[in-house]
Amino acid sequence: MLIGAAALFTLTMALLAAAFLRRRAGAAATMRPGPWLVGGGLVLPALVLSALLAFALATGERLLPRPGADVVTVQARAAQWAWTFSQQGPGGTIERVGTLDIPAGRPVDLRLSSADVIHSFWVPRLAGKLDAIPGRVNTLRIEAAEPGVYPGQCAEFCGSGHARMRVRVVVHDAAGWAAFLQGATP
Ligand SMILES: [Cu+2]
Repeated sequence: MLIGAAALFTLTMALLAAAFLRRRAGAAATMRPGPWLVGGGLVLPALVLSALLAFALATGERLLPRPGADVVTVQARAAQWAWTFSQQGPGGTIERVGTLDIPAGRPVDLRLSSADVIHSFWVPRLAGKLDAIPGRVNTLRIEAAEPGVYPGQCAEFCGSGHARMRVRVVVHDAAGWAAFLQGATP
């Protein structure tokens, strides 16, 4: 979108500069405005907005927490002042405090809940914020393309320990994920 907007901005500014230069040179107005109005005012925006709409619909569909065979589900419980993540491994429930382990390239549904006040799960490189509210469960769909460590921070003021309520998302490659599920935590 930035590249597209920059290109359109450059085109508009070039046309504006051309209009001023022609006027200064005293050239006769030989350009017919009709095609420019139809092309730049109707056809071009229709094409750009249609492409953006299609892209946004496809992206939005992928972000919806729809059930699927390869979806990983993690319970994320917030409490003053830490996140506890638990998920099912072959040997039972795996639970970690402050660190969320997920596989790369697979959709993950985080089931956010809170034991006390409102917290907010926020890992900027993976998704927008979503609140964890006492008495209900909010589902956040995330997906990380690349293995690595992604830091995050509770984004809703939740008491004196709020600033220290950090979270770390460890995204594993296939081998690391298999090791994690077996209970070996790096
Ligand atoms: Cu918090």
